[in-house]
Amino acid sequence: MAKHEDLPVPIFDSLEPVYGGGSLLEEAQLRFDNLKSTFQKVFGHPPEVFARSPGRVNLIGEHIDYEGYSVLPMAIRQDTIVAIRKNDAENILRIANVNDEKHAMCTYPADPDQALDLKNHKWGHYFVCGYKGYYDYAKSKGGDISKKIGLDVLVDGTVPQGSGLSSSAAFVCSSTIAIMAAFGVNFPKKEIAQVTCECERHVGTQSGGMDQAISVMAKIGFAELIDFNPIRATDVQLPAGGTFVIAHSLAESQKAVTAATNYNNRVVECRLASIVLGIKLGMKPQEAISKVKTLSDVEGLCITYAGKHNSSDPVLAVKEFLKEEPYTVEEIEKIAEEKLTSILASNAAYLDVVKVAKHYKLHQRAAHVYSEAKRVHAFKDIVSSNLSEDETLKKLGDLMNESHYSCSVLYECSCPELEELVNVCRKNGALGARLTGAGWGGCTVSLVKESLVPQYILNLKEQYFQSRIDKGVINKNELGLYVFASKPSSGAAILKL
Ligand code: NG1
Ligand code: MG
Repeated sequence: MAKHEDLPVPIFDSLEPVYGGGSLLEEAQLRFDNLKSTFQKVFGHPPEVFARSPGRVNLIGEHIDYEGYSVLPMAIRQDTIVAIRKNDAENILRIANVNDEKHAMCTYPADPDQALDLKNHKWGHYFVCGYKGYYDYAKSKGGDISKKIGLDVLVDGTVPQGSGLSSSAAFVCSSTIAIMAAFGVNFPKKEIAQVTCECERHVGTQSGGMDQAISVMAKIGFAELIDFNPIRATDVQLPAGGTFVIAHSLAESQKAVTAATNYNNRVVECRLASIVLGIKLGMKPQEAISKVKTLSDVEGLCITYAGKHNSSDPVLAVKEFLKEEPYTVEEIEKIAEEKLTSILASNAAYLDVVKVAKHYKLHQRAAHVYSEAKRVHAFKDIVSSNLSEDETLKKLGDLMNESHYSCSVLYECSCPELEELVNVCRKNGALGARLTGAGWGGCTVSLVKESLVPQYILNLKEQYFQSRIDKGVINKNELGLYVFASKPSSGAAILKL
C-alpha cells in the first residue's frame, strides 16, 4: 500500500470527507457558499476550484524541525480555504479576502520571478510564496512555465494569526495546492510539503518544515510524527481519556516583523553552535563551516568522534564543549577562523541577524535542541507503550512541562503572558502545559483529563481571559476562538464543488 506521504492531495466533490458531520460541516457549508457568492461579486465570474489546508498545534518538539529533528504536531479544525480561477485576460494576481475590512485586496504582477517587498509586508505575500513555489517546482520538473497566467483568488482563513497555530502554513499550503489545482496538476504530498516549506521562506523566516508537512499530510484522528530528510509522517494514536486544550495568550507574535531578533536569530545560533561543536569534536574549521549545517549533523559527528570524545551523546558534548556564557562575535570568529558575515553570507536573512545580535547563546540553544529531540521520541514511546491510561497521561504531561521549561529558560522563546497562562493551566489541573509553535506570544497547549475539560475551560476563562475582556482586549462573544479543546483533524484537500 502506498504510504500517505507518497499520495497526491485528495480531491473531493463534497465537504463530508474533510469536515465530517455536525456543526463543523454546517459551518463549512456556510463558508463555501459565502466564498462562491463573494467571488462572483468581486471578480464577476465563479471560482473554478477550492483548496483547503489546516492549521496545527505542535504537541511536542519545538524549534527543532529546522535542526533536522522529528516533531509531533496534529492538525486542528481551523483552516484556510482558497477559491481560485485562472484569469487569462489579465496578467496579474488579484488576491481578495472574505474579511476585506482587515485584509484589503492585494494585487501583484503574475510573475514568479518578481521579488517580494519584505520591507512592506502585506497579507497577500503568503499567496505569492505559493505562486513562486509552484513555478520553481514546475521548473525543476521540466514543465513549461513560459506562460505567466493571471489568477483571481479569494481567501477565507479561520486560523488565528500570530498565535503559533500556523495560520501562515495553512495559507501557503492552501495557496500552493489551489494553484496546482487551477493548473490541473497534483503532486505527492511529501513533495508539496517540501515545496511549501521552502517557498514560505520568501517572506523571511528560515523555518523548518513542520507546519507545512502536517498541514499537507495530516489524517483525521491522528497526530503525526514528522521526520525530515526525507519528509515522512507516521500516525500517532493519542491516548483516549486525555484532551488537548489550546488557549491563546493574546500576545500576538509578529514573526515576519521580528524575525531578525527572534526566530531567525535562534536559527543562526543553532548554526553557529553546530559549527563550533564540529570544530571542538575535531573537524577543521573550513570543513565544519562547509559540511555542518544543523545540530543533527553534529550528532552524527559525535558518533564518528566517539573514540576521541568518550560519549556519543550530544547533550554531553554540549556540556563539555560549549561554554555557558554567551559568545561574542570575536570569540566565534576566532574558533571558526572566519568572519561571521562570510560564514553566513549565503543567506540574507542570516546577515540581518548578525547586524542586530549582541552575542550568541550557543550552549543554551544547543542544550534545548538536543533535549527536546529526545522528548519527542519519549512522547511517541509512551503513547505506544502499554502503561495504564493514568500513567500514560501523567508521563506525557511531564514531558510537556519539561519542554516548556526548556523553551522558556534555554531557548528564551516564551513571554510574560505565556508564562502566566501556563501557570493558570497547571493550577487548574492540566497534566502538562507548554507554549506551542514559535513562541514569543501565541498559544499554549495543555493536556487535560477528558472528564475535566468543561470545568477546566471555564476556569481558564475566569482566571486568564475575564480580566482581558474587562480591559477590552477581546470580546466576550469571541472567547471560543481563544480557548478550545481540539481533536486531530484532516489534512489538505482539493474541492471541486
Ligand atoms: P509558527 O508557530 O507557525 O510560527 C514556527 C515554524 C516551525 C517551527 C516552529 C517552532 C514557520 C512557518 N514555522 O512555527 O517550522 O520551527 O516555529 O517549533 O516559521
Ligand atoms: Mg507560521
